[in-house]
Amino acid sequence: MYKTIEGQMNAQNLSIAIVAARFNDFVVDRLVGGAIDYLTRHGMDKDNITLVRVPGAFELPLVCKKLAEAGKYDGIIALGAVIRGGTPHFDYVCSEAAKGLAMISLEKNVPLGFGLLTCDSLEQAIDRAGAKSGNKGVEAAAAMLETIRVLEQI
Ligand code: INI
Repeated sequence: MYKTIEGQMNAQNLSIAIVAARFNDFVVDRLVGGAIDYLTRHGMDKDNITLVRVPGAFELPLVCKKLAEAGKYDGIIALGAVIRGGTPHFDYVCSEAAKGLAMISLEKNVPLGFGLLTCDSLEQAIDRAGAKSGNKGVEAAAAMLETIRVLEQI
């Protein structure tokens, strides 16, 4: 019989950090709320959650890296919202943030929930932050938790 490794969605006795961008904070705050709500409903003590604010999505990787190096957190969630404007800034911010976060997760061996919305419009961002299309903060928290529990078994 083959062996299956699966993560149990139990957040008890874990300490995590959430890094949230201030840019588009009216959207990002919904992601933060979703992530905290998910984790506490799965057994995490609120005292074991550290929330760090950064200016924008571009700053997420550096601060996540520093938190990963601190060695105090079982996982990290990066939250932000990049909304397409009339300039190429959007593409640079999105790709640098995504690349940086993926690199940190691999290099530092830390489960990193990727909760960066990259949207064409404000409406789309709101939809993905708890309105019509779920909440990306919840998804990022769930993905981080599952990955923490999977890694523990390998
Ligand atoms: N940062 C965001 O988090 N979202 C955006 O939509 C955004 N736009 O559109 O410019 C954005 N830019 C700021 C960037 O992340 C940095 O904070 C800034 O360039 C200073 O380094």
